[in-house]
Amino acid sequence: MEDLLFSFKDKLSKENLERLSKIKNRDVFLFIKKYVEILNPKTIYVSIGDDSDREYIKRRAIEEGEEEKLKINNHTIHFDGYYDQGRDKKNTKFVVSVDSDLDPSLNLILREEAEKELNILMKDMSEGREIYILFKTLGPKNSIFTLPCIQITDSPYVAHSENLLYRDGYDDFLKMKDGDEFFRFVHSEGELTENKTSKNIENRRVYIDVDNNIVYSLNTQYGGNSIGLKKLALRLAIKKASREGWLTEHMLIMGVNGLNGRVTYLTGAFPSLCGKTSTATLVGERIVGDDIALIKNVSGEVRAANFEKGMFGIIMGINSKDDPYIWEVLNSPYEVIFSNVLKLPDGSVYWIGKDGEVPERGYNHSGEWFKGKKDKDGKEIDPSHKNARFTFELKNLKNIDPNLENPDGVIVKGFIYGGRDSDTWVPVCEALNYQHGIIIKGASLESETTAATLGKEGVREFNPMANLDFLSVPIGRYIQMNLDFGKSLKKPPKIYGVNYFLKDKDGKFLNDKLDKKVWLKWIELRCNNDIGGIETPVGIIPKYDDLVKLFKEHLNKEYKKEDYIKQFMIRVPENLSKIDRIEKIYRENVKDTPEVVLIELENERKRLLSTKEKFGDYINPFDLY
Ligand code: SPV
Ligand code: MN
Repeated sequence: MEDLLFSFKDKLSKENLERLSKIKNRDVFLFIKKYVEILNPKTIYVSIGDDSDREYIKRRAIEEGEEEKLKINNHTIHFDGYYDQGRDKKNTKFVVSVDSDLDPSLNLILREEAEKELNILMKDMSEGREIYILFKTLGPKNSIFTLPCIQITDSPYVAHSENLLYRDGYDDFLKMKDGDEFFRFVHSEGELTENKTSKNIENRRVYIDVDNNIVYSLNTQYGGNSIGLKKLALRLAIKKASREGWLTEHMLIMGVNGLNGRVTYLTGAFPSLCGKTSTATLVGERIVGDDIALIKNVSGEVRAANFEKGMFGIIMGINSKDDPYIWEVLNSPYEVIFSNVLKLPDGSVYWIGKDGEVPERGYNHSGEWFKGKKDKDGKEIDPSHKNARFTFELKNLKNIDPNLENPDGVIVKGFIYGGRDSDTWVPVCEALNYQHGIIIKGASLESETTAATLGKEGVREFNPMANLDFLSVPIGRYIQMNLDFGKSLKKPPKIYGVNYFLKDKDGKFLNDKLDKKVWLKWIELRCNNDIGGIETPVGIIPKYDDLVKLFKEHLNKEYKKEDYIKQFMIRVPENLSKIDRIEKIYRENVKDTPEVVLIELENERKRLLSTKEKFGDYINPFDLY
């Protein structure tokens, strides 16, 4: 490999050269050589993930001004630019060849055009700076889930985040042979402002080339755009899964505690900012993962493992009462990176919804901040961004499940799909069967937009399996993959639709934030055939008496009949409109819709119409007993 190293040997210290020289895979060298030559950094740091190099990267993030120390030991804060606070859907594109089968509704760019643009943008982009080369894996180590990855980045903040979020994989790369597959990520934050945020936001690019397992991310720092192994890797993994017959989902993995020490594992797909993290960290239950799940059929059973080992979670609304486990980590000297929250003069931080009063002033993603401050569009600036985040390792959470690193993953009994839906779905509902669930709960998922992506909030959007933003295969094929997966199992998981955001006519939420505990306990019992339910045209819903017991037992709350009726009333017109909207999308916008999608939608419509004939537009659940 000496020949390949030759051109950039002088950028490596003796130790870094040694680290790199131990790797025997030629593709790794070719990849590194190519991007070192294009980015032209001053020095190259080769990270193997040991304690000293984790310390080094943390120190570099502070020296470079991308992070600052906070009052609590091991806590730092990082800011992204004011206009770099979410995933940039507009400039995130799949790199394709002319004959690509991806849906034209996805954001695509022809390879030739992308390469031309990237060559210009990336030339000398890291000049005068250090780049970090990180060897990592997704999924537990030494397992059927393990996916080796290399990240090149010139941002020590990104490197630091990846050290918290992903497992070290240098040893996997030492074992690798020529031709072994690995994912590649190249990131440059580009020129920085004096606040150390990406300056050339107009040239922000995230280009994903699934055919070559490589993603480029430029002129951005926000984690969802820059941390390669997160949402960028998700796209590569979905494609790989489609080739190999397994699933990569935008899903949490959790264990719900049942009777006599039973633990029932569930996975759940929710769009960003729709309760995924708070579900995964529910008090008294167990977390395996909060964002992305690798799901495989192992001897006829569904097994899932967490892509990651850390959490890049939304901090808005985290408080000591509702989120005690996260709260504890955020207030202990575990390693935490806060991003885009308000920094106070004493080195503490504040975010929207934190315990205590809103401070009068501080420093945030907009610079010096004071109550009532407006941006240049006249919009009042919140003390922290709604999509502000924390990054830490899952192992520090009190409710971490012991199976996080289990190479066999966990056996999953239920899949949950949930969106932000103010007026259609009931709070919890079990699908009639696997196919009904995949199509009517998963593939029909809609959600009102949130601050997690740039753009307008509150607009209802189609988001199949909460995974639309990340689909690197045609939508129809992706649905078919999910359907086929179920058919390949001895016993497919049960499927649930949940909705934490149902409102009454006055726009008031019909449920408390913690009610989800009861829905999960009901799901746990259903998955083990320990509780009944009522069949409705949209699926099986809980019986009132069962919920009374569950609310009393788990939340010490009296559950009123009138609340049950309001929450579990079947809203026929809204459900019918939803079917119309979804059918239209699958008929008109999706090229390869499997026929059964249209059949399931039609069956659901028929069931709704015939029940409506008997009971009217708004069906009291007691009528269906
Ligand atoms: C999400 O938005 O779904 C996240 C954060 O988990 S991001 O990395 O931006 O995707
Ligand atoms: Mn996510």
